[in-house]
Amino acid sequence: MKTVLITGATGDVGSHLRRELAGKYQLRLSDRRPIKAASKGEKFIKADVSRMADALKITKGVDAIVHLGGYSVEGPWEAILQANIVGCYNIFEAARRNGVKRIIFPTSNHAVGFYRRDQTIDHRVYPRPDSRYGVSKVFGEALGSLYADKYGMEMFMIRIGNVNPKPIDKRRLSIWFSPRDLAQLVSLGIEKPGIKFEIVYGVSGNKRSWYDNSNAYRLGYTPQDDAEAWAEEVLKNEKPGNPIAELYQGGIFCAVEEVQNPAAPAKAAAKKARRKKGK
Ligand code: 15L
Repeated sequence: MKTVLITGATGDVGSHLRRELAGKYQLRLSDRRPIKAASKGEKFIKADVSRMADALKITKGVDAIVHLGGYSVEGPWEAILQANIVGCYNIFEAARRNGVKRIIFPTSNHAVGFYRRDQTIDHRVYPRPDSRYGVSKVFGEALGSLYADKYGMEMFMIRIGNVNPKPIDKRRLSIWFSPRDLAQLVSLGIEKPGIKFEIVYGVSGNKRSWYDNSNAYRLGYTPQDDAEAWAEEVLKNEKPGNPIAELYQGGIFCAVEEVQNPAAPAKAAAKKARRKKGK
């Protein structure tokens, strides 16, 4: 049985993957946070991937790595830099030094989030990140390409949509990725012989997909699920959203500074005060 390292194992996607892959691989789990309880067939090592010593320790002696660890949404630059850029470099480089060839890198739909929703894109489009988080995923894809070309490593990049037991809104009807389809595509990334560098979309077989996922199908992916089964229920509860978010595939990540700019409330209060004083 292969030993597979999953970094970021306590996160959302990591938790689904642990459950779905149980019994199929020996799972070595790592995270900065402790896990509640390791099951049979799992071994947990606490690690911070932004430290090279930790990355070297957790990657030693595994057959493949699923590198989920890092910041999983938009965030401050310093946090993204350490967790996703330094962390990703450390894991890829530690894998190289430890002779681990195969890496499955869950990149994100946010690496291409500034494509419009009326466009269908495939794995060959130029990246159009919608956030610092998206940029960090493009960095991971580029680093994977370098390590494949220069060091002969085997890189399987999955641009994940949204992993959830069911699609939660209109946007997710196009990018939903069911846990069992996630497990199938990750297993394919671990098992498929002859991978050099591939980019695929991590989505179920959704009728409303924005992706031409023919590269995944060519490699043998046969999704079991389609978000359409929930479309009626989801659309019934859908409220009109931010117009920028509605236009682009990345949704609110494309407009997030507008919504989450921490200085915005203070600036608005100062403007109001100036108006009151008649300035
Ligand atoms: C992602 O890449 C995030 O990790 C996840 O938290 C969701 O926001 C997802 O994209 C999404 O776009 O729904």
